[in-house]
Amino acid sequence: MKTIFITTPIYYVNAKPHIGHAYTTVVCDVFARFCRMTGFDVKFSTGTDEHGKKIEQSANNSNIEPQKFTDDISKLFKDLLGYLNITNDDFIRTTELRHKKTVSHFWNLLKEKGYIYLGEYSGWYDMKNEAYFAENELIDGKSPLGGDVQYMTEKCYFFKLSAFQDRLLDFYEKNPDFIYPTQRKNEVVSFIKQGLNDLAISRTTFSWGIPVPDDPQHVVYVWLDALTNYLTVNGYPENEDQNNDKYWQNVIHFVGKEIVRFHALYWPAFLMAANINPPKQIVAHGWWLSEGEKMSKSVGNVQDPIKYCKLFGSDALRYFMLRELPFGMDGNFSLGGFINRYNSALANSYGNLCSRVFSFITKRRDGRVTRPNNMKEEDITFIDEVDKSLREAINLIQQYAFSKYLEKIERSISLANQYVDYQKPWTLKESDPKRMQDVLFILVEQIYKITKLLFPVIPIAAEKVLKQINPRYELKLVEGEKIPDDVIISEFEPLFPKIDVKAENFDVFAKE
Ligand code: ME8
Repeated sequence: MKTIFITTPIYYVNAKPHIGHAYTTVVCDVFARFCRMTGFDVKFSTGTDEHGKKIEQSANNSNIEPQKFTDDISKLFKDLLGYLNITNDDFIRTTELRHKKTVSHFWNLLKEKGYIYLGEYSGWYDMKNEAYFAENELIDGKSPLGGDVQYMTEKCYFFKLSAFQDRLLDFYEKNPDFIYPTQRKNEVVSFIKQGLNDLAISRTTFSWGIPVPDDPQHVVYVWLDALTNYLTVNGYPENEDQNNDKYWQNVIHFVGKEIVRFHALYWPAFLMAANINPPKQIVAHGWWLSEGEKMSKSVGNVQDPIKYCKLFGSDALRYFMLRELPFGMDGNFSLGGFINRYNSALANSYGNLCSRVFSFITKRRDGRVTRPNNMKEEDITFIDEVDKSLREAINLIQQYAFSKYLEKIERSISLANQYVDYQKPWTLKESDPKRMQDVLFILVEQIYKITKLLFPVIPIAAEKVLKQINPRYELKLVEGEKIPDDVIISEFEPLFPKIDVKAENFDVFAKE
């Protein structure tokens, strides 16, 4: 059986989750569901990144013990998974014992192999992003990641990153798809070509972290701690032989574009040092802006995914996020954009197709349609076009083109709506009832195929439709799948009632 291990980044617990976190998690969930449908044995993990100076400070500012502070915020991230209907297999917190054990083991291994030494570090420290930078890397007095910096000197342990410069470049060359999309790869390669310095991997200026084995004045650098989560959830070190592990052979890390360097450079270097194979692929997406600006508490434009789930349902939010943002690019999140997309794609297009076909069958045909004995040329053309769009969609999701995937499915929905308009089954009731039933059966079968592909994105609505058409449906994608020859449709609730912008009261979205 094919296997795949899909991961989200583990999110910092210094503030509550927003739409950006929801996005990566939903992308991974959609991909995981799609992979399961195509026969993969999937492992899917997410979680929270709970150590570091930034979190210690946020806890201090709130006058709460760091452990209690992280417990509370981590719970919000965990709760979000339920709201979003996420099918993760594991939720890791870096404050868990299992993780601390993995990090200590990993540290000792890197040290044994001669890749860790004690030294002194001076540099410009970006606290927000927990990273040091050299003077020449600063941009307008800030770190290249945009955070404020302060000059600091610390005694600390170093990882011999410089030893991996050539191995990394060679690795990217041999694995041209390792960093997706290519633009991100070019950034990493040009960064490495400027020369890699050794990396400071311990801190002494705060204590909220995993103590360095045998030198507890130091805590492990938060990125070494955080990246190792992927090994923890894969059972390391008890499950020691990762190179022969069925999931580790095909690990895909989904990340936002700002953390590609950590995943595509530091992480493979740490792993190479430990003789563990680097992940299969780092897949980076762009950023959501909110009403045109970077989301920030001070601007008051942080978008809360839970509000959207409560008001419109998780399916609607999942659909909007995947369809609106071309994968890899930045995009704008706004209530207006959400409602437009919801009404056009879900209410008027897919929802309307299901409603009109199903209600026509339940009202006029005793809820029953059967497979036609023969089809007209126009039927075959219609079915072929739907199949073509759906085949193209499958190809696109395999390349992480989620928005284009939905665009192709939308095309097949619009073909089906056109077919209804053209065939006018309501006019056939008296004149040609046999033809009317054939047309309706053909439509039901196309809806079934379309819905299967919508399942990863809108699982709740999709399962209602699949069950309605075929009570013994399976969540598997089968080439040329047919529905039973005899289908009975019962009463059917509208899936996505239209949102009336004027009538609805959206005070709930007023700035916090
Ligand atoms: O970086 N648009 O955690 P983090 C899209 N703990 N995605 C966004 C986003 C936005 N506006 N804002 C956040 C960390 N994200 C580390 C990761 S992994 C070993 C450690 C998503 O809480 C996106 O996936 O800052 C981004 O990479 C991640 O949240 C950053 O979350």
